[in-house]
Amino acid sequence: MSLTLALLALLSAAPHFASAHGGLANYTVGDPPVWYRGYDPDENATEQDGQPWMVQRKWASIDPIFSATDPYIACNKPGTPGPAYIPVTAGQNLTAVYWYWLHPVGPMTAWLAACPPLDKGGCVGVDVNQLDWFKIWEAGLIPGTGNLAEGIWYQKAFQNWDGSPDLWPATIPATLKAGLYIVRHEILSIHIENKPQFYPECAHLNVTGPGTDLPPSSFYKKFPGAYDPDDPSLKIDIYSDAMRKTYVSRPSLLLLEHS
Ligand SMILES: *[C@@H]1O[C@H](CO)[C@@H](O)[C@H](O)[C@H]1NC(C)=O
Ligand SMILES: *[C@@H]1O[C@H](CO)[C@@H](O)[C@H](O)[C@H]1NC(C)=O
Ligand SMILES: *[C@@H]1O[C@H](CO)[C@@H](O)[C@H](O)[C@H]1NC(C)=O
Ligand SMILES: *[C@@H]1O[C@H](CO)[C@@H](O)[C@H](O)[C@H]1NC(C)=O
Ligand SMILES: [Cu+2]
Repeated sequence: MSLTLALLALLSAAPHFASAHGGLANYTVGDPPVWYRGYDPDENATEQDGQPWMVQRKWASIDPIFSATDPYIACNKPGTPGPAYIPVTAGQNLTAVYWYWLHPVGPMTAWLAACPPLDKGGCVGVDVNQLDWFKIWEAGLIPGTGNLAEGIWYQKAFQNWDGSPDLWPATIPATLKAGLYIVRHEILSIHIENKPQFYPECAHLNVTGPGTDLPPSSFYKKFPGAYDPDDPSLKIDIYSDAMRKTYVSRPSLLLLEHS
């Protein structure tokens, strides 16, 4: 752990840390990276809505979603699709780019859901609340860094404070069946007691490769549906004395693994 990270962790241990929000601005694939532009809530909507290059589902505001059962928890609000797909080969990393991320605590997860083929509407035609989502990546408190309040979460560790973007790479499973998918990145911030903040963003992917794998149906979750609002890892005060010692983890879904 670098000294800078240690200092930031100390600073951010204060209970009611800054309330600025944010979201996933861009995606990159490959090395050297090919960049894909996302939706920008601060820019003119008319110049983004339905544009032929738009790979990301629209998120109109940087504000979080506060309810685990919010109808927009799948792909943010309004979640309107664009027509484009990010091409990615199974086994490659897809990197989510945040230009700044301020919140320090809570888990981060990445999910996929298969869409019908293009001639059946692709990802544009789907109802994201009906999709079968499976988790491909997760990270929480980094083991060995301390307790819930003072330890370092991946959500803190992936932040850069030198002006360069915060990069969150996740591997598209190498044996995943080729086809069209929606990728869903979620940052869950739990720095305010009993008031979880969900920050989901979705994009459309065109996955190529020789794979044929999809996880068994026991891996699938709906959004909303995946989370119980009464889950002790959502209704949580991490700065309480009890929580400094223990943490009831949100039920974890296994990562997709190939045979
Ligand atoms: C990143 O996305 C933003 C919109 O969210 C866009 O303005 C910017 O041009 C993108 N950057 C690159 C390098 O694609
Ligand atoms: C947004 O862009 C449209 C199309 O370019 C333009 O007509 C409109 O004036 C812009 N709105 C703002 C608030 O800049
Ligand atoms: C790909 O992503 C994984 C998982 O997040 C990470 O450990 C690995 O370093 C990344 N590889 C590259 C080349 O970025
Ligand atoms: C997906 O990629 C394949 C291979 O490059 C291409 O033939 C197909 O047109 C792409 N589909 C979409 C919807 O982009
Ligand atoms: Cu915020």
